Amino acid sequence: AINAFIFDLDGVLTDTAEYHYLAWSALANELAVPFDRDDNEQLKGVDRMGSLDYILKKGNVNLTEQQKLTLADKKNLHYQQLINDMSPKDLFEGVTELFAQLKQQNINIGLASASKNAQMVLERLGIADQFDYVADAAKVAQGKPHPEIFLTVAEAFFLPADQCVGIEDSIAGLQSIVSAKMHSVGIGQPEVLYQADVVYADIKSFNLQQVLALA
Ligand code: G16
Ligand code: MG
Repeated sequence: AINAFIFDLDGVLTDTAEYHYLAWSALANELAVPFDRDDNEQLKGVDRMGSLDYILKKGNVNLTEQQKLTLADKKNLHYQQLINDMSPKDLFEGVTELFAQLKQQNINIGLASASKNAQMVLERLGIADQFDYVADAAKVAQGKPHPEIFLTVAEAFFLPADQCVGIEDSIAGLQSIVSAKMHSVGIGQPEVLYQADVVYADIKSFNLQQVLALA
């Protein structure tokens, strides 16, 4: 049986994936590095420095560690401006109902987000107290696609991986779930998220019975 649902944040529960995209494309533009939505798919779920390295490599730009930190801070400030006005109305449709169903069935709710801004976003959305356990960038050494972040949540629940489902919108995040040997739900396009056991366009299309039947 499935006893835990472990959610990604950006792009699964709210549209911050779009804000990350806007902030990275502004930075890439300043560096005169071409950056489109296909590049962005590669960056979803990837941590801040890893994302910057991808852009610098694409543009053949060589910088010192100090210069890189300055650019990463700049992107983060832009991102924080974009999330500053978020409120509970920015929670994707269907999340409240899905969480209520999970609680009713005594299924643990966990968060696995690569973002250092995760706690702030959860608070802005008004859902910080809905989680039984939150793993964010501060709690893990290895980012997605490494399985550590999802496994950290399963361990906190004292559950084996096959009793957990991971829910992700990113290629790197799904790889993380698959490597953790958990069941997987993709949120987005099936062609992009082909590694997932099942894919829905968005959280409001979630079919809980279908997902519970995975184990
Ligand atoms: C998110 C995003 C990534 C972002 C990363 C780090 O992860 O998907 O695009 O680069 O976090 O974010 P920050 O710069 O805020 O630390 P997730 O795992 O919530 O999708
Ligand atoms: Mg995501």
